[in-house]
Amino acid sequence: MGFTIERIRLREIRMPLVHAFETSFGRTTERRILLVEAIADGVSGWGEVTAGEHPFYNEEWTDSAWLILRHYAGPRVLGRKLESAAEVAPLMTQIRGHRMAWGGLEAAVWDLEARLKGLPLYAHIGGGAHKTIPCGVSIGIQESVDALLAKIERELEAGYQRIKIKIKPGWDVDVVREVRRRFPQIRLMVDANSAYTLADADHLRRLDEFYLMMIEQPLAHDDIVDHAELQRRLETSICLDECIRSARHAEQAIRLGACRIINIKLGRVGGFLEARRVHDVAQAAGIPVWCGGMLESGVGRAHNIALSTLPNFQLPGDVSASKRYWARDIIHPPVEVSPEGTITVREAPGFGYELDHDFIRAITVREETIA
Ligand code: OSB
Ligand code: MG
Repeated sequence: MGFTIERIRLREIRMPLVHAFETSFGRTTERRILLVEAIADGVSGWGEVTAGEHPFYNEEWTDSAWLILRHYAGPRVLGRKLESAAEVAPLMTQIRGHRMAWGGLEAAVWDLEARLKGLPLYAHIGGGAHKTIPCGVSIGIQESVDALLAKIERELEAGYQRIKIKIKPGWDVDVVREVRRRFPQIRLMVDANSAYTLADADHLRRLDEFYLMMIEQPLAHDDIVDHAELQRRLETSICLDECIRSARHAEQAIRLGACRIINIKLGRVGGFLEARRVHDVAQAAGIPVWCGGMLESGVGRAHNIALSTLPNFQLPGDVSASKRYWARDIIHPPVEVSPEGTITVREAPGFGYELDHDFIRAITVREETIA
């Protein structure tokens, strides 16, 4: 078919979180989210940049992403005849890093192409192996263990199928022990966001007695080799998040034995083409994957749902209901989770939800169209 992107509109929106979210690298109370609208033949596709407000999860943040899109990623696709959305990622190879920035545009073009073809996004990316996806929640560092236990209880009552808790030095073994004492049966995992080093291996081994599903990204954001060493010393499976930015990294991590599970985040790997490649590499190696989250608005959430319908997404992900984060989401209806802890993918063309344009306009703090 082919299409030409005539305009790209960047918007920054501000969305206060219903509850502050704290990880080992910091605390977030309000999101600054970039939305990317890619326009061809009068049809718009939408993407979300998943960078945080500071360069603490990886090197990207809202402002760096704006500049990358404005000066590098946008100009590379504007006015160019594309045969397929799969041509966008290869146009970005000259840009080192900054995958969340250009990945937001890449995802917007997949959504656009799906709409031009009248297909739901999940089908267009080759998904649909499951149309009902299992959901877990990620629970940030809390003021007290009691507060954490109360939160877990509420999420289990809502139906979520697994609980992930954030850990850091000083909020780890003793906290997990209390959680296990109270909830001996639940599917439980922890995420350290790179808060430890290999010198902490003996300490981390104390987590082995709590039969966790996995420990996510315990060591440095860019260190696959040390994770391989740590995995040899742990019974608990390591899941890599920050370390895996490409299918090549996935291959190398698997070959070295650095992980037994991979968290795929659409933005972190630069969009759908690379996310599918990571998925395929893991599948071929018998490594299950699940879909991570970055406190996304409804747009990013809807993309994550589409991605989660690929066959090797075998474990509950971090994709949860809009209302856990937002008083009002920017899509209609908001993402809802069933009492069984699942989300059913929608069949409308593109990502499947309606945009709330009035609300988006009301919370936009800057907007620029490049043509
Ligand atoms: O490491 O998975 C992570 C949020 C911000 C930055 C990093 C991470 C997270 C989460 C939240 O765990 C997952 C969600 O969006 O619900
Ligand atoms: Mg993580």
